[in-house]
Amino acid sequence: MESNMNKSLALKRLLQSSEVSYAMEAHNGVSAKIVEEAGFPLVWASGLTISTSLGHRDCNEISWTNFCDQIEYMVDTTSTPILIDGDTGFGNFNNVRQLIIKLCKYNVAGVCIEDKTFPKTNSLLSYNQNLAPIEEFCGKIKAAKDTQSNSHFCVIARTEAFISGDGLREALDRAYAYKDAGADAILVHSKKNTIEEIELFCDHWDHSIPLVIVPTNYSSTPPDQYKKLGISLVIWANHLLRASIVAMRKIAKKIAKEKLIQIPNNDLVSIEDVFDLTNEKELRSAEKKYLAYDCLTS
Ligand code: SPV
Ligand code: MG
Repeated sequence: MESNMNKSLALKRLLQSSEVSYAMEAHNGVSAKIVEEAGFPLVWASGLTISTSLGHRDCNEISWTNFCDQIEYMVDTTSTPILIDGDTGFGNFNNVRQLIIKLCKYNVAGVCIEDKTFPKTNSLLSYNQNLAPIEEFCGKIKAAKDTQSNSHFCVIARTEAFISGDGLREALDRAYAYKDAGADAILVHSKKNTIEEIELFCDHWDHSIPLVIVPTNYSSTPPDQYKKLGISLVIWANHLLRASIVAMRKIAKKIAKEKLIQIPNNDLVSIEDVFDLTNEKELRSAEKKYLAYDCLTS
């Protein structure tokens, strides 16, 4: 329970800090571990990359419990706070409540829910970007805040008003309504190739609660720009999955062609490194402590 409180509190502090924080995507236990190793203060459990890593599309094709199973593996392998991509909450306010109960049990730091209709379509696609009515989404935020069993658990409300083409006025109206409904922060999403929509939003928003962005399509924005705009958290939402696909394709093609393994050391981690990622050494020392002497093998 104590670590649950601390992880949510850590996320709350990141959000409320005057410094910009960065989160990196993970989609399973080992990628979460790698995010932690790299020193990120926060893991983003991405709906897109979790679905893709399971061979599915990012449109609620996998069930919410399949999704939560992946979260459980990430929690088991890391101590870094995890922010969950809760999509639209997997249904109505009641599905949101079930999700929050589960996530609080799993020790995650917070959830981000988005104001589209269920089933959702990934925001970077050009079709089916339909917004839910504001009142309905406010009900989901309230339901989430009323359900959380950890007082510091963060509920981030994500508006897709730019993604749906509804523009600045709609984005602002929604952000203020979500703040009033109890959201701890606002994620404003844009799929433009420049930061222009976010800049516009920041110029008109009163910054009364923290702002989060996902700059997948405007990722070359200089970092000092984020600070100038008053952004609290930047999420690199899909980069470990994309990097791993490059690496896997390259190695698979090479081995399929050459029929023997002649791969430079820096293109494959050692088997020792694989064992280290799951802390094999800990098991060995636990065996020495707990296994009967004659069960131990050298
Ligand atoms: C995700 O990582 O699943 C996100 C960000 O929600 S985006 O893919 O841009 O919708
Ligand atoms: Mg998503």
